[in-house]
Amino acid sequence: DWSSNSISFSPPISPSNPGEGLILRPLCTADFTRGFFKVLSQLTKTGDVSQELFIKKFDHMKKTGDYYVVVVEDTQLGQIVATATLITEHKFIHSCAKRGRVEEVVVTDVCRGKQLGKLLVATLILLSKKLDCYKITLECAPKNVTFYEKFGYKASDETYMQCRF
Ligand code: 16G
Repeated sequence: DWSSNSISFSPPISPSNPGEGLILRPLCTADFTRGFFKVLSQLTKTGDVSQELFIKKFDHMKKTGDYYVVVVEDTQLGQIVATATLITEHKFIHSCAKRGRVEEVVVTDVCRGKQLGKLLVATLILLSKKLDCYKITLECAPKNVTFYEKFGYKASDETYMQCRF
């Protein structure tokens, strides 16, 4: 229930009313031509992805049922201006529970300051609760720690490690 969400918005936006001229919805294949990759490229390297490859990957993710890619579209411009993804990872532990992962949270530079990042993260946290995740995690740049702390995220005492190939 959005209204009982402890995160406050001023002005009071919500998933069904994300702001003037904006809609929040699941990603669809037509978003390839609405600048979805242009938004992602503001987070990291996207590589050169053809429409065909995008659709193949989209279909695969959809089929698993574990990818919730959310976008905000500027309906006037027909352009994606923000995105975030929730992935549910299946476990045997915790009575065969699921873990939620928040990934690729990005708001296009010209749309910063409209609470869209906050809206997306709050939406995905609610969704992860609805989906019965026992925890939700993310990795972020040190400069974004205070942003995520507002939602109840805490720096873990576990160390984040990676091998890059
Ligand atoms: C950030 C993102 C992560 C993304 C990574 C890409 C959030 C909360 N975190 O850590 O989802 O995958 O950047 O960086 O949006 P990379 O290209 O170095 O893997």
